[in-house]
Amino acid sequence: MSDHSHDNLFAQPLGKVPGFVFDEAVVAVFPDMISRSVPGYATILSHCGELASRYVQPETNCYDLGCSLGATSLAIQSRIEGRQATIVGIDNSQAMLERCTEILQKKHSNTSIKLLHQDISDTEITNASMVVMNFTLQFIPMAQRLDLVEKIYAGLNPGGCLVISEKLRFEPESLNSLLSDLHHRFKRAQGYSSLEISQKRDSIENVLIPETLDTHLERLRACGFQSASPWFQCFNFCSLVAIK
Ligand code: GEK
Repeated sequence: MSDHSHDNLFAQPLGKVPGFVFDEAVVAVFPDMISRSVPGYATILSHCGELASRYVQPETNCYDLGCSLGATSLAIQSRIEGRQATIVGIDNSQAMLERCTEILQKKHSNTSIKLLHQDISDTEITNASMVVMNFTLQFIPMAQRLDLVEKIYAGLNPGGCLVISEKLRFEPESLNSLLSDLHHRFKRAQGYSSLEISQKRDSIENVLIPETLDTHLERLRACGFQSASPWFQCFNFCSLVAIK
Protein backbone atom coordinates (compact mmCIF):
# COMPACT_ATOMS: atom_id res chain seq x y z
CA MET A 1 0.00 0.00 0.00
CA SER A 2 1.45 3.40 -0.91
CA ASP A 3 1.95 6.01 1.79
CA HIS A 4 0.41 9.21 0.45
CA SER A 5 2.24 11.37 2.95
CA HIS A 6 5.68 10.13 1.84
CA ASP A 7 7.46 12.64 -0.40
CA ASN A 8 8.22 10.94 -3.70
CA LEU A 9 7.32 13.90 -5.95
CA PHE A 10 10.71 13.87 -7.65
CA ALA A 11 11.33 10.11 -7.59
CA GLN A 12 10.61 9.46 -11.30
CA PRO A 13 12.51 11.10 -14.19
CA LEU A 14 10.51 14.23 -15.09
CA GLY A 15 12.25 15.28 -18.31
CA LYS A 16 11.99 19.06 -18.06
CA VAL A 17 11.62 19.72 -14.33
CA PRO A 18 8.88 22.31 -13.64
CA GLY A 19 9.47 25.24 -11.26
CA PHE A 20 8.51 24.47 -7.66
CA VAL A 21 5.04 25.59 -6.48
CA PHE A 22 3.20 25.08 -3.20
CA ASP A 23 0.25 23.20 -4.74
CA GLU A 24 -1.96 20.29 -3.55
CA ALA A 25 0.70 17.70 -4.44
CA VAL A 26 3.29 19.44 -2.25
CA VAL A 27 0.77 20.04 0.54
CA ALA A 28 -0.02 16.29 0.67
CA VAL A 29 3.61 15.42 1.46
CA PHE A 30 4.78 18.67 3.05
CA PRO A 31 5.54 17.54 6.65
CA ASP A 32 7.63 14.63 5.34
CA MET A 33 9.30 16.82 2.68
CA ILE A 34 10.38 19.59 5.03
CA SER A 35 11.52 17.35 7.86
CA ARG A 36 13.67 15.18 5.53
CA SER A 37 15.02 18.19 3.60
CA VAL A 38 15.82 20.81 6.25
CA PRO A 39 18.45 19.72 8.77
CA GLY A 40 17.45 20.88 12.22
CA TYR A 41 13.82 21.65 11.29
CA ALA A 42 12.41 20.08 14.50
CA THR A 43 15.02 21.85 16.64
CA ILE A 44 14.20 25.19 15.04
CA LEU A 45 10.46 24.72 15.63
CA SER A 46 10.82 23.75 19.26
CA HIS A 47 13.14 26.69 19.91
CA CYS A 48 10.65 29.07 18.27
CA GLY A 49 8.37 27.88 21.08
CA GLU A 50 11.11 28.62 23.60
CA LEU A 51 11.69 32.10 22.16
CA ALA A 52 7.93 32.71 22.17
CA SER A 53 7.72 31.82 25.84
CA ARG A 54 10.33 34.53 26.49
CA TYR A 55 9.19 37.24 24.07
CA VAL A 56 5.45 37.00 23.43
CA GLN A 57 3.75 39.58 25.63
CA PRO A 58 0.14 39.58 26.88
CA GLU A 59 -2.43 41.02 24.47
CA THR A 60 -0.02 41.34 21.56
CA ASN A 61 0.18 39.69 18.14
CA CYS A 62 2.63 37.01 17.07
CA TYR A 63 3.00 36.58 13.28
CA ASP A 64 3.98 33.37 11.47
CA LEU A 65 4.77 34.58 7.94
CA GLY A 66 4.61 31.73 5.41
CA CYS A 67 2.89 29.47 7.93
CA SER A 68 2.36 26.47 5.56
CA LEU A 69 0.61 23.82 7.67
CA GLY A 70 0.94 25.76 10.91
CA ALA A 71 3.86 23.85 12.46
CA THR A 72 5.56 27.00 13.77
CA SER A 73 2.27 28.51 14.99
CA LEU A 74 1.48 25.31 16.90
CA ALA A 75 4.97 25.19 18.47
CA ILE A 76 4.45 28.78 19.64
CA GLN A 77 0.85 28.25 20.76
CA SER A 78 1.86 25.46 23.13
CA ARG A 79 4.24 27.84 24.97
CA ILE A 80 2.09 30.98 25.37
CA GLU A 81 -1.17 29.69 26.85
CA GLY A 82 -3.03 32.18 29.03
CA ARG A 83 -1.36 35.34 27.68
CA GLN A 84 -4.34 36.56 25.64
CA ALA A 85 -1.99 36.84 22.67
CA THR A 86 -3.13 36.21 19.09
CA ILE A 87 -1.10 34.18 16.60
CA VAL A 88 -1.61 35.25 12.99
CA GLY A 89 -0.52 32.75 10.32
CA ILE A 90 -0.20 34.03 6.76
CA ASP A 91 0.38 32.14 3.54
CA ASN A 92 -0.36 32.85 -0.11
CA SER A 93 -0.95 29.18 -1.01
CA GLN A 94 -4.67 28.38 -0.87
CA ALA A 95 -3.88 24.66 -0.77
CA MET A 96 -1.62 25.11 2.27
CA LEU A 97 -4.19 27.16 4.14
CA GLU A 98 -7.04 24.71 3.47
CA ARG A 99 -5.00 21.86 4.93
CA CYS A 100 -3.72 24.09 7.75
CA THR A 101 -7.33 24.94 8.69
CA GLU A 102 -8.15 21.21 8.94
CA ILE A 103 -5.09 20.58 11.13
CA LEU A 104 -5.86 23.51 13.46
CA GLN A 105 -9.51 22.49 13.83
CA LYS A 106 -8.34 19.30 15.56
CA LYS A 107 -6.30 21.22 18.17
CA HIS A 108 -7.77 22.86 21.24
CA SER A 109 -6.18 25.87 22.85
CA ASN A 110 -7.11 29.13 24.56
CA THR A 111 -4.68 30.96 22.27
CA SER A 112 -6.28 31.57 18.91
CA ILE A 113 -4.47 31.15 15.58
CA LYS A 114 -6.00 33.36 12.85
CA LEU A 115 -5.15 32.39 9.28
CA LEU A 116 -4.91 34.91 6.45
CA HIS A 117 -4.60 34.08 2.77
CA GLN A 118 -2.36 36.83 1.46
CA ASP A 119 1.08 37.76 0.21
CA ILE A 120 3.22 38.58 3.25
CA SER A 121 4.38 41.70 1.42
CA ASP A 122 0.79 42.98 1.89
CA THR A 123 0.38 41.89 5.52
CA GLU A 124 -0.18 44.60 8.08
CA ILE A 125 2.03 44.01 11.13
CA THR A 126 0.79 45.75 14.28
CA ASN A 127 1.30 45.41 18.04
CA ALA A 128 3.71 42.51 17.46
CA SER A 129 5.90 41.05 20.19
CA MET A 130 7.22 38.29 17.90
CA VAL A 131 7.41 37.70 14.14
CA VAL A 132 8.69 34.44 12.64
CA MET A 133 9.67 33.77 9.04
CA ASN A 134 10.70 30.13 9.00
CA PHE A 135 12.07 29.42 5.49
CA THR A 136 9.85 32.01 3.80
CA LEU A 137 12.00 35.10 3.13
CA GLN A 138 14.03 33.01 0.66
CA PHE A 139 10.94 32.83 -1.60
CA ILE A 140 10.28 36.60 -1.60
CA PRO A 141 11.54 38.53 -4.65
CA MET A 142 14.92 40.04 -3.77
CA ALA A 143 13.73 43.60 -4.49
CA GLN A 144 10.97 43.28 -1.83
CA ARG A 145 13.03 41.84 1.03
CA LEU A 146 14.28 45.10 2.54
CA ASP A 147 10.78 46.67 2.53
CA LEU A 148 9.38 43.54 4.18
CA VAL A 149 11.95 43.52 7.00
CA GLU A 150 11.47 47.30 7.47
CA LYS A 151 7.72 46.75 7.77
CA ILE A 152 8.25 44.00 10.35
CA TYR A 153 10.57 46.27 12.34
CA ALA A 154 7.98 49.06 12.30
CA GLY A 155 5.20 46.69 13.50
CA LEU A 156 7.23 45.15 16.34
CA ASN A 157 6.91 46.63 19.80
CA PRO A 158 10.18 47.71 21.48
CA GLY A 159 11.93 44.61 22.82
CA GLY A 160 10.09 42.44 20.26
CA CYS A 161 11.76 39.53 18.52
CA LEU A 162 12.11 38.52 14.86
CA VAL A 163 13.17 34.99 13.92
CA ILE A 164 14.33 34.36 10.35
CA SER A 165 15.24 30.82 9.32
CA GLU A 166 16.77 30.40 5.86
CA LYS A 167 18.88 28.38 3.53
CA LEU A 168 22.16 30.31 3.16
CA ARG A 169 24.55 30.95 0.29
CA PHE A 170 28.29 31.03 1.06
CA GLU A 171 31.31 32.74 -0.43
CA PRO A 172 33.61 31.72 -1.97
CA GLU A 173 31.90 29.22 -4.26
CA SER A 174 34.15 26.39 -2.98
CA LEU A 175 32.63 26.80 0.51
CA ASN A 176 29.12 27.00 -0.96
CA SER A 177 29.75 23.70 -2.79
CA LEU A 178 31.04 22.05 0.37
CA LEU A 179 28.00 23.01 2.47
CA SER A 180 25.56 22.13 -0.36
CA ASP A 181 27.26 18.79 -0.69
CA LEU A 182 26.96 18.12 3.06
CA HIS A 183 23.26 19.02 2.77
CA HIS A 184 22.80 16.65 -0.16
CA ARG A 185 24.47 13.88 1.87
CA PHE A 186 22.06 14.62 4.70
CA LYS A 187 19.19 14.17 2.20
CA ARG A 188 20.66 10.88 0.97
CA ALA A 189 20.77 9.70 4.58
CA GLN A 190 17.09 10.69 4.89
CA GLY A 191 16.25 8.30 2.06
CA TYR A 192 16.17 10.63 -0.98
CA SER A 193 17.81 9.23 -4.12
CA SER A 194 20.36 11.16 -6.19
CA LEU A 195 17.67 11.65 -8.86
CA GLU A 196 15.22 13.10 -6.32
CA ILE A 197 17.88 15.44 -4.96
CA SER A 198 18.96 16.70 -8.37
CA GLN A 199 15.41 17.15 -9.74
CA LYS A 200 14.31 19.00 -6.57
CA ARG A 201 17.39 21.23 -6.86
CA ASP A 202 16.50 22.06 -10.49
CA SER A 203 12.87 22.71 -9.55
CA ILE A 204 13.73 25.10 -6.71
CA GLU A 205 16.67 26.83 -8.43
CA ASN A 206 14.98 30.04 -9.57
CA VAL A 207 12.29 29.95 -6.88
CA LEU A 208 14.32 29.81 -3.67
CA ILE A 209 17.06 32.46 -3.77
CA PRO A 210 19.41 32.16 -0.77
CA GLU A 211 21.50 35.04 0.55
CA THR A 212 24.67 35.12 2.64
CA LEU A 213 24.61 35.40 6.42
CA ASP A 214 26.30 38.82 6.12
CA THR A 215 23.51 40.08 3.84
CA HIS A 216 20.89 39.02 6.41
CA LEU A 217 22.76 40.59 9.33
CA GLU A 218 23.47 43.83 7.45
CA ARG A 219 19.80 44.18 6.45
CA LEU A 220 18.62 43.57 10.03
CA ARG A 221 21.01 46.22 11.35
CA ALA A 222 20.09 48.66 8.56
CA CYS A 223 16.42 48.28 9.56
CA GLY A 224 17.28 49.29 13.12
CA PHE A 225 17.38 46.03 15.09
CA GLN A 226 19.41 46.47 18.30
CA SER A 227 20.97 43.04 17.99
CA ALA A 228 20.93 40.12 15.61
CA SER A 229 22.71 36.78 15.52
CA PRO A 230 22.39 33.24 14.25
CA TRP A 231 21.31 30.99 17.11
CA PHE A 232 21.35 27.76 15.04
CA GLN A 233 23.17 26.50 11.97
CA CYS A 234 23.49 23.10 10.35
CA PHE A 235 25.30 23.02 6.99
CA ASN A 236 23.69 25.72 4.79
CA PHE A 237 20.58 26.16 6.97
CA CYS A 238 20.46 28.81 9.64
CA SER A 239 18.07 30.48 12.06
CA LEU A 240 18.62 34.08 13.17
CA VAL A 241 17.13 36.01 16.03
CA ALA A 242 16.91 39.81 16.01
CA ILE A 243 15.67 42.02 18.83
CA LYS A 244 14.15 45.49 18.33
C1 GEK B 1 7.10 25.87 8.63
N1 GEK B 1 7.13 28.23 7.98
O1 GEK B 1 6.61 24.73 8.55
N2 GEK B 1 3.41 35.31 0.82
C2 GEK B 1 2.90 34.39 1.68
N3 GEK B 1 3.37 33.13 1.76
C3 GEK B 1 4.37 32.79 0.94
C4 GEK B 1 4.94 33.69 0.02
C5 GEK B 1 4.42 35.00 0.00
N4 GEK B 1 4.90 35.92 -0.86
N5 GEK B 1 5.92 33.06 -0.69
C6 GEK B 1 5.98 31.79 -0.20
N6 GEK B 1 5.03 31.63 0.76
C7 GEK B 1 6.81 26.86 7.55
C8 GEK B 1 7.53 26.47 6.29
S1 GEK B 1 7.61 26.87 3.56
C9 GEK B 1 9.29 26.57 3.41
C10 GEK B 1 7.49 27.51 5.21
C11 GEK B 1 9.68 25.56 2.43
C12 GEK B 1 4.76 30.43 1.57
C13 GEK B 1 4.59 29.17 0.74
O2 GEK B 1 3.27 29.03 0.25
C14 GEK B 1 4.96 28.09 1.77
O3 GEK B 1 3.83 27.61 2.46
C15 GEK B 1 5.90 28.82 2.73
O4 GEK B 1 5.87 30.20 2.38
C16 GEK B 1 7.34 28.35 2.66
O5 GEK B 1 7.87 26.21 9.55
O6 GEK B 1 8.86 24.84 1.87
O7 GEK B 1 10.99 25.45 2.20
